[in-house]
Formats: sequence, structure tokens, C-alpha cells
Amino acid sequence: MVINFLQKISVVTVSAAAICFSLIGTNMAQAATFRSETQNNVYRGNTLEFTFEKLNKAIDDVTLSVFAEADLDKAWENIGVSIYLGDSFTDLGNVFDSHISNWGGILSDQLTEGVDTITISKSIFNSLDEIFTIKLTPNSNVNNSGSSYAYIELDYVEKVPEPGTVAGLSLLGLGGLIIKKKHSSVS
Ligand SMILES: [Ca+2]
Ligand SMILES: [Ca+2]
Repeated sequence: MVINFLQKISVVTVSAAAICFSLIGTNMAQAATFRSETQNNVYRGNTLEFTFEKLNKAIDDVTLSVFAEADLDKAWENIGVSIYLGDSFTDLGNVFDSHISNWGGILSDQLTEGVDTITISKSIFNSLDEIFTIKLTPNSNVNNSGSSYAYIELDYVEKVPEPGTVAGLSLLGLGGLIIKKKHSSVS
């Protein structure tokens, strides 16, 4: 009877451990969104630097969105995006450069509000320092047309720390202890 009871306890314990690991598996990744502060003076000759803190590594590529109101209504008006990597800024490409050209008729220095995205590869993102900087550089066609602004949002799925793993292992250890106890009961 004692052996049967302990056997049942062992089975229940191992099952509990399996469930625990299953839960850990579903909690290992979570969506993360970081939004910068808003900066003004989005026009040629200025650079805007935004500081971010990365707590966890990304498990896939990161979407960088630039929200802005500035003189960005034409295809030749854009903002360069770069990120501080190693000991210098690495160019990630431009945003707001895919607008359809519209020569003539409309002034080319009017404010336009919009959002455009660019991708930061997982490998680049995960190699960044914990505190990192993203720089926006309006190109020479982006005029000072009024009260402009820009801010950045980063969206990705991050790998969260796994404190539950210790609990899971402890649970397995407990199962092991009970199995050992069962064996000692046999002898
Ligand atoms: Ca324009
Ligand atoms: Ca312009």
C-alpha cells in the first residue's frame, strides 16, 4: 500500500513538473513595445538622437516605426535611420522615401504627418548594448516648415528570463526524492 501510494505521488509530481515546463514554454516570449520621447525640429541640418534600454533579447527581427510630422510629402524628402553599434552609427536605411513624387502644383515644403517602418535584424538588435541610441537624420530636402516632431517606437517579441526553470527543476528534484524514498521504503 505504501509503495502504491508513493508511486502515485511520484507520477503526480512528474506530471506537475511537465505542466510547469509547459507553462514555462508559453511564457518564454512576450511582446515588447518601447516608445521614445517626442523631439522637435525635424528638418535638414539637425540630427535627433533617441535612447532606448533593452532588457531582453529579441527572438525575431524588430520593427522600428518612425512617427513624424515634417516636410516629408515628397519621395525625395526622407529621414535616415542609424543605430549606434560597436563604436559608430550603422545606417539602417531611410523612412518616408517611398512617397509618390508630385512635382509642381503643390508647395514642396508643407508639413505632413505620418508613420513609416524599417526593420532591425535580430542579430543587430541582440548585439546592441543594453542602453543604445537610434539617430534620425532628415535629408537636405526636408525643410523647416513649421512645428515638426518625431518619435520612435520599437516592437518585437522578446525572450524573457526563465526564473520558472529553477522551480521546474526543483519540482523534478522533488519527484526524484520521492522516487528515492519509495525505493528506500521497498528495502
Ligand atoms: Ca515637401
Ligand atoms: Ca522640401
